[in-house]
Amino acid sequence: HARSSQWRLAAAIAAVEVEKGDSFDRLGSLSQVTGVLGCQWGDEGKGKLVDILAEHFDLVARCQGGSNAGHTIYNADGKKFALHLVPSGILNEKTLCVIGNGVVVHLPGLFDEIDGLESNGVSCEGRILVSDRAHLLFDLHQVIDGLREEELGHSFIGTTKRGIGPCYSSKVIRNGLRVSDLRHMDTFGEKLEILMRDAAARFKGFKYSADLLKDEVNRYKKFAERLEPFIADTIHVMHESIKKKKKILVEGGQATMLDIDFGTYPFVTSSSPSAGGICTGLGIPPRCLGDLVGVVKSYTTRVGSGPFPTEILGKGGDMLRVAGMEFGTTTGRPRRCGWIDIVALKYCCQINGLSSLNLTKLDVLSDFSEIKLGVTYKQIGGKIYESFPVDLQALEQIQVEYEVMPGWKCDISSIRKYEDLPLAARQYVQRIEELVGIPVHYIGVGPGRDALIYK
Ligand code: 2SA
Ligand code: GDP
Ligand code: MG
Repeated sequence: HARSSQWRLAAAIAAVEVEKGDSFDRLGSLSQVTGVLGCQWGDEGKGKLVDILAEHFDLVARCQGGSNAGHTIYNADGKKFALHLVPSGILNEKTLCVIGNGVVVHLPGLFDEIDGLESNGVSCEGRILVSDRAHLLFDLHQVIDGLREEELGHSFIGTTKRGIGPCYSSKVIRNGLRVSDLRHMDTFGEKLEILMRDAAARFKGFKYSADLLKDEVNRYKKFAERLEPFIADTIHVMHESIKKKKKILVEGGQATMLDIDFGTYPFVTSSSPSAGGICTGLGIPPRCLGDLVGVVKSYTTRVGSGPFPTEILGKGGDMLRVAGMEFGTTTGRPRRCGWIDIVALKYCCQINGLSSLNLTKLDVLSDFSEIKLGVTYKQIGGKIYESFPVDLQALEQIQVEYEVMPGWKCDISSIRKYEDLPLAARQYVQRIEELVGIPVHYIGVGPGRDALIYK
């Protein structure tokens, strides 16, 4: 009896070690500079993976976007945090969080976020660096975002109205203000006046006044003081970290299908959420990039207007929205839902050169008796598209061909080992791997930190 219980104990220890080993291989062995990128239209669950990976990295950095992003994560006690500008590494107390030069920063929003974290026991002091080259996103950019959407009428983009497009426009047209301008408050007002007058000249809904300018400059004087300890030459920080063999995890916001170049333009965001954004938004040379993990929902969602070939209208879509709790993390808007889109996914994989995938929210498909995969796009007349088509007219007329697989119809949310997943669930994962040609290393079966299977 004593011997058999010893064996049982040994077997239990071995099982724990195997589990540890699996997760260490999948987490600890990632390259020095690793990126986590969205591979659909956003909200794939990037924040959760970054939060889990953070303990294996020294730095977690954002390279693009702004507070349009909404990354929902849960700490070890199951407490929920919705992050927008602060990188999802913040819950891991040893991680240094970097907001890179490619990010557009709304300071009132950033301070609110920091205050919210601090009041929930997450210390931010000395743990967040903001690039001196990052552009400042002013309230006026948010006002313009709303005015532009109004002007577009029924062809509105469906932006988050967080001022992202207008701020990147200021950057590109070269009248934007950067974090480093906060160190020169003597000329800050002149620069802001140019920006404000430009906005007023273009938009009747935005009125310039000397009082408005004065108030804003005074407000930013206070912000400048508060931000000073956070400001850093993050390019230098990145390069020193690389030299010292520190590990850097880059957290993508939005996703490749919302990329200003590669996405469904004009229904896109105004930054580069694909791999190239890591180099331009952090000053990391391409040859330093290593693993790039693509995050893919087991189905597809999109918030805002624009093409969505595998969208399910009606009951099926509602079922996914309810089961997956598909509402915007930033705006609370209901997300449009549909089947996984292999054509779009292959396109994302090509653009980003992904090394592995994190398939998320597999648990959400558990109630479906049939699961579909959109595998081919056909034109009217039957010709198959070789890649994701460029124009909106083509996308509107597309006929999607689906493969249908059986569902598993049971709760998988407490499963932690790949082998324990029902056969139909494993077949679904394997079919995605076959179709896309990239291995799935992580499978999400719930929102919590622990709800991850290593394959
Ligand atoms: P913007 O605000 O100019 O970047 O909007 C342009 C398009 O980009 C989409 N976009 C997003 N899509 C999904 N998730 C995002 N973050 C939030 C979230 C969204 C929310 O995590 O849920 O709360 O509504 C995000 N940010 C931008 C946007 O919907 C437009 O289609
Ligand atoms: P992100 O923008 O890519 O970080 O994703 P969001 O946080 O906006 O949206 C993803 C949502 O799905 C969040 O509410 C997460 O808590 C949740 N989530 C992430 N992974 C899983 C999963 O595997 N299963 C379930 N049920 N929820 C998940
Ligand atoms: Mg999100």
